[in-house]
Amino acid sequence: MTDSVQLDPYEGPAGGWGSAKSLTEILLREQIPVTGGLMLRHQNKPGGFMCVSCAWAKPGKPAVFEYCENGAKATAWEVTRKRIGAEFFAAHTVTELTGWRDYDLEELGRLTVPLRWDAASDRYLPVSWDAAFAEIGAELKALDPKAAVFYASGRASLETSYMYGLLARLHGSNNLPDSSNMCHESTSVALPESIGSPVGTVLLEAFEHTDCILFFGQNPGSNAPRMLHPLQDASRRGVPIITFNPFRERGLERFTNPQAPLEMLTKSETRISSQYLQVKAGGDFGAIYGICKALLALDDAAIASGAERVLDTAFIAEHTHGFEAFAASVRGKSWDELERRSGLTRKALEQTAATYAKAKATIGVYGMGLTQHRMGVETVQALVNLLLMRGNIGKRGAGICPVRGHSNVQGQRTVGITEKPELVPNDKLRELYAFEPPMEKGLNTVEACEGILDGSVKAFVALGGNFIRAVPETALMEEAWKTLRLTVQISTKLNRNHLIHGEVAYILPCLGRIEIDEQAGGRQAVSMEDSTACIHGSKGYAEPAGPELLSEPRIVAGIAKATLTPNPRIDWDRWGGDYASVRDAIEATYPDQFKDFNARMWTPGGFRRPIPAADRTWKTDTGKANFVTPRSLSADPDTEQADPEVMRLITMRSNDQFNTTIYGYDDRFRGVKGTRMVLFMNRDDIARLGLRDAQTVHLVGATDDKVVRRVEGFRVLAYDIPTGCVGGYYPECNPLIPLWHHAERSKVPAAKSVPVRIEAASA
Ligand SMILES: Nc1nc2c(c(=O)[nH]1)N[C@H]1C(S)=C(S)[C@@H](COP(=O)(O)OP(=O)(O)OC[C@H]3O[C@@H](n4cnc5c(=O)[nH]c(N)nc54)[C@H](O)[C@@H]3O)O[C@H]1N2
Ligand SMILES: Nc1nc2c(c(=O)[nH]1)N[C@H]1C(S)=C(S)[C@@H](COP(=O)(O)OP(=O)(O)OC[C@H]3O[C@@H](n4cnc5c(=O)[nH]c(N)nc54)[C@H](O)[C@@H]3O)O[C@H]1N2
Ligand SMILES: [Mo]
Repeated sequence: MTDSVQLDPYEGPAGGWGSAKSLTEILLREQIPVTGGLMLRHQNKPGGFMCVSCAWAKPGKPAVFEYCENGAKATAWEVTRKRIGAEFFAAHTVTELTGWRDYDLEELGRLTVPLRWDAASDRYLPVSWDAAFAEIGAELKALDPKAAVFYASGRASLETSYMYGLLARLHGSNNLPDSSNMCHESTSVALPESIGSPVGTVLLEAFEHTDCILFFGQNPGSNAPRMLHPLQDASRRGVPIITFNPFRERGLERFTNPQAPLEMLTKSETRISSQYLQVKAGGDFGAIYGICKALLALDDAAIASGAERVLDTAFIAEHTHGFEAFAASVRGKSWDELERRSGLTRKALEQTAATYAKAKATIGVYGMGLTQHRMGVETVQALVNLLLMRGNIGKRGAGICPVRGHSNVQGQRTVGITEKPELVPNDKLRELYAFEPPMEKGLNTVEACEGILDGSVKAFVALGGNFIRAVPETALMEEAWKTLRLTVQISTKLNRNHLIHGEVAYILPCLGRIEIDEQAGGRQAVSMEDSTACIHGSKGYAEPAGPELLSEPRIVAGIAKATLTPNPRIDWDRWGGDYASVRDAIEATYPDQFKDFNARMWTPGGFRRPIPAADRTWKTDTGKANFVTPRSLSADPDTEQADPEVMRLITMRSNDQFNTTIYGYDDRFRGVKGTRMVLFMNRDDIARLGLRDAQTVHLVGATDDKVVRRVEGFRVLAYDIPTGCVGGYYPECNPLIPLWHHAERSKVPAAKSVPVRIEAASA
């Protein structure tokens, strides 16, 4: 640990001067003139480019600067002046580079030439695009289609994603895992059963009309900072914002808008949360049940006194199914159990229920704190139940609001990136392209990992991402990865997954979304879908990082042409040269969702796909919104061990990273500087386990499956979190997560409740 490591409580608000300073530092480091706000001016604007960071909604009437600190960092990271080309790879063996830190690899700058790993010299050597496509095609053709996996990280555009999904299906499988499988898949499984739509029901304007916001397990200050603007406005209107989070996240406490000069000069802050409940990791399930129980009691009291009912009985009768069974299950739970599971007091939950009971329109917001648990699906459904009790779906100012991660992760699913054939319009594909789409379920992320471990998966094509770093069970996965026959990484920057590679390995460098994309059909634009199902066009403004880069659609087209038998109905070159023609194909495949796609993609604020649940049309098995009653309230059976030394590890993001991309070693809002190897712990646990603040410790997995899981060298940091829980950063902690430790129904790795033990390092 170096001397520069500091652990100081951060006293400021989210946003504010700290944000401006942090951004300036990164612009300087990436050699982008600080006055070059020029690029950022186009960010998230109609006619501009859509941020490559998070998926938060983009308003129709944007601010002058519609970007945040982290969105600007993501832009700077992509338009950096730094480059790596053939000379760099000639100078370093791959084995040597595997010793480099994630930060140092990406700091090298943008990849500029296609590369093929050369076994004799253990180096990546430049290769022509034609030769790359030819060999990749030959390798894929030689394989049983089921042995090939086509992974997508949620950033690629709707156009690229559509082409990529078709490539996999024409090749013969539904092996299309995506980053959503590690993220909001719990949402994609939970919501269709509950309300018949797989995505959230709110639009941005709901925040202008809401009376109450229930906010579960999402950290907007770091991960969706533009969301602090509607939250700030709501708070100023006196809207209660009730937060459930084991950590006291600064962005959920107070905020200074770095783009409001008066606020900056006067250092004025807005309080964000009105009530802050530090729920135990995985305790939301119990907490939500507690609020439901208190709500039923308030309703009973209203009936007894003749006051207005607390439940929306008309809505429940007309629009829902299963209420009685759910209510009986809630009444059957004791307060003792609910307090124990949530780590919260009955009084606090009754207070939440009282606030909720008064609100005419409530939004339920959530992120990874709900989805990344063994019972992630059931927990999301419990939140929907709570909203349904007062008719809070399909009403102005109300709804369910999953905050999606990657900027187009929701859209990729919309246009066919999924391993589930039932989500694909196969009849349309048959009709349009005259082929028989594969009807067997493909592999999701966890299943792809299992297939790599057992040798049944032989080729892995990655459209973005740093898969090996993002998935659980890092140690076993890295070893197994080397046995793959073919690995193809379509990427912008060097990362660890390029260095852990297969026998035949390619790195294919692509244009980023912010760059000018000239093709045969002229300057191209792409499109993406935000967290609120609004679809936006996006046009690049920056000079491409190098003359040899190809766009993602061109790369997908290149692989497709080299791999597939020609299909007279698909002209891959035309698609790669004119993305409007891909949008026409998307519209033909999904006519209800993408009507007049090309004409509407520049609508300010985006155009919304129809979301039936938002209009109270329930596409469920019962034709109604379903109250789903769970089997038990145990959110994470593995962490509910009798042994008091087994802790629940929460793995999460710092303010200085985008997933596995590490921008820096500070986590300003949590007071951490110069390191990512900290272990956040409650003071009482530190004392109970005989440890000291700032002591060095190791973490070891606490499951009895005989696999040794271990990460060394954390520094203990006393922190205000519930006892029994500890916190650390992802991806450093990923070797501690068993592959099987995932949400039971969605297979999202349960990264927020990993059973671990703490070992003191010997002095
Ligand atoms: N700058 C930046 N932006 C990003 C990303 C990034 O890495 N950096 N990643 C993008 C992606 S892909 C995604 S999916 C999103 C992720 O955004 P988030 O959903 O915010 O993800 P995390 O940072 O993993 O953690 C979320 C929060 O959950 C809390 N938490 C942990 N366990 C629990 C629990 O059991 N219950 C409750 N109630 N809370 C809990 C943590 O304290 C933390 O505040 O952000 C996207 N945006
Ligand atoms: N323990 C733990 N593990 C987690 C999580 C957690 O909370 N805890 N979160 C999970 C979640 S929610 C997610 S989404 C995953 C994500 O995890 P990752 O796969 O790491 O996410 P990315 O940000 O997609 O990957 C970064 C890489 O994408 C490439 N890239 C960047 N821009 C582009 C582009 O425009 N095109 C292309 N082709 N490539 C590009 C760059 O080469 C970069 O190195 O991690 C998951 N893993
Ligand atoms: Mo994500």
